[in-house]
Amino acid sequence: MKENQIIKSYEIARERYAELGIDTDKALETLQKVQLSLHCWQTDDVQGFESAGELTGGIQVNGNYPGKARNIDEVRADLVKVCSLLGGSHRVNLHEIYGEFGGKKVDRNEVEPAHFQGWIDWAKENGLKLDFNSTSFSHPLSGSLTLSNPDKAVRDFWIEHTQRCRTIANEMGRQLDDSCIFNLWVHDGQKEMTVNRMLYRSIMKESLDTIYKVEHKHMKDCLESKVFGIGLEAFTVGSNDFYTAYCAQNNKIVTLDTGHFHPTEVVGDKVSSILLFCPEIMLHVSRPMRWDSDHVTLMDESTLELCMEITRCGALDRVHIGLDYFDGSINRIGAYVIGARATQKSVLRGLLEPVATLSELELTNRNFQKLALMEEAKAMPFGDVWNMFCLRNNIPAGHDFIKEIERYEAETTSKRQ
Ligand code: RNT
Ligand code: ZN
Repeated sequence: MKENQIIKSYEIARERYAELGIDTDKALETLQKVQLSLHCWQTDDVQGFESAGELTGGIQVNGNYPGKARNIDEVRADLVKVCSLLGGSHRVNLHEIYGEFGGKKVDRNEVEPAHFQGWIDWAKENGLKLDFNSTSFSHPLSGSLTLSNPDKAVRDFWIEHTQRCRTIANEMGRQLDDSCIFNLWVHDGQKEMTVNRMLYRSIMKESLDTIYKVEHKHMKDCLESKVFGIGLEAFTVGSNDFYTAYCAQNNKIVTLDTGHFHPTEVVGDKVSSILLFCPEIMLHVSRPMRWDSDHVTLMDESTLELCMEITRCGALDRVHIGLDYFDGSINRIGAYVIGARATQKSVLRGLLEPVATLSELELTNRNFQKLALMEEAKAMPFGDVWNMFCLRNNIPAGHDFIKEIERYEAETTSKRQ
């Protein structure tokens, strides 16, 4: 896009938004500070570097598009490419299986901060922060129950793993001088009708209590619920009720993965409820299609509703925005950038909403006026403000990033066999 066109269109957009009482420059400044937590696992279909084993734990990546990252250097190069097409400064969200194990077998109950020192150094060099996840899946002891397993030996193995991961997260946060968000998601569940629900959940609660006994200064804990996994359809130990109650009681952060709810549930509606009882929210923004399919995030109605709810609540400082989808059927870097930019655009839409006016209309029962204004807001020149965000960040505006991805594919990813 031409720079003078972007500038001219922005001038008009700024005036139009000002008529609604919105300061577009302020919105852009705020967006600049919103960090996304980029899920490293989109680069290589959740494979990691621990083993070449299959992906288990009820999650599935579909597609075989050429060019997935085959080693840590390629994952890093891809992430740097993604960041070069995004405005603002961001975070990388790592899983334990992405450690630098130097070709040695390091089991999950042996992992140490040293295995992530390379990542920490790399993050520092690239002006990135890190978030972290323990990995319950793709391991011989994954089975269908990990932290909730009645077998003490199996359970203790996973407790040890999770404790070590929290120590690693703390080290990341300490060295990068920014709290590392440590997410706990385990696939624990049952394929068939389950009679021992109370047993598994009470074991799970005990395991969590044990894990969280140690306090760390440079990391924050969040817990992610789910409805079901593939092959684990009948029962999920870590359901939404389980973790919401646990987080409220233990002052932990709730992770909302937008793919982990019943199809007609509105995830945006959960923000205000949770924030009244829990300190913060972590998001895994995804796009479930008929199931937790992890399609590439778009600026669709549910992403908009979620982001606009955050801005309406004035809660950008209490909500951490991470992405979580894995599409192996299209250019993986392209998939990343589409989803990341869609999320930023959705936040911007929230920042450009005339919330004060809408709120006043609602409180004074002028409901026709409220609805009309909300409807008209959709036709405001939001894209011109978005393009100015790109210009100010010196990144491609509009669809110009497509050719950047094509170039990276021609020069780099297409050469990976
Ligand atoms: C799975 C959860 C979880 C994973 C990652 C890989 O359904 O969404 O967050 O996607 O941990
Ligand atoms: Zn998730």
